[in-house]
Amino acid sequence: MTKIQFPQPRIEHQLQLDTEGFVVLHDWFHESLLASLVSETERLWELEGEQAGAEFKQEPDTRRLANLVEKSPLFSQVVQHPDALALVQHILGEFKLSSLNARSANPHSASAQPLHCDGGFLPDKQGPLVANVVWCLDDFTSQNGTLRVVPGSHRSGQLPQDALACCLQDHPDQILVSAKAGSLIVINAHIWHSGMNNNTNKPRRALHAYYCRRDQPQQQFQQELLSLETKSEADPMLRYLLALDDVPLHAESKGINSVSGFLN
Ligand SMILES: O=C(O)CCC(=O)C(=O)O
Repeated sequence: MTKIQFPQPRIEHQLQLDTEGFVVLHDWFHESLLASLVSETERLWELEGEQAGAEFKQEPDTRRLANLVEKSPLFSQVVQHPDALALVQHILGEFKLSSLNARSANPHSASAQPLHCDGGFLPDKQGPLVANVVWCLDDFTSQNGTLRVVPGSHRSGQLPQDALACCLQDHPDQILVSAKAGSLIVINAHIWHSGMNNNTNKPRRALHAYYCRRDQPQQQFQQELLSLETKSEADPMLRYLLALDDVPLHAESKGINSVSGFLN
């Protein structure tokens, strides 16, 4: 079985992930890749129309896309970014892709989400189950529906819906993450987090490269969702990351793995 080796992430990034649960890699990917990702996601939103995102979940006041590895070879680069994967490995140990989705908070919309942990999961005895890498396709600002996080909450042992009277309200310890388009926001996905309202006249677009510990079910079961063509073109590293040669877990073969933190 292919094992992936990554360079060690910077110590300060590891420390910030451990203590605060998130780290921003500012201006991390090239503007030519940014331009290609924006045009490809817009092409797919146009093509899929009202069905966009329906393979997973649709969300009011946003446009979503799901199962993106299937939809363009460009997205294989996204799920394999070495710096992101090194940090994901720091969080999870052995891991695989859980899903690659896109989310765009609509202009002038109530796109705010309740504080949640991805998948609605708490860590188990072995540690974290899930990590997420948010690829900023637009600047993330306090006005346009950026990501809010509650630093340290990944260590609270509680889900926000069990600890808070209302998960939509501002949290006294929350931070609104600011980042330029071309940045990556890596989170331990047990951190309490959410997208916010977009009060501007432009969409706020992002890709969510979501990973799970290798013993956990994928949110979108890649063996079933990818076409024969996509699977046959995947090189050994991508096959490993997508778990194409693994024995399916019970939840994956039964199709009961498709969970979000807050969308029904
Ligand atoms: O796009 C964002 O700002 C975060 C979205 C999020 O947390 C989610 O959809 O689970």
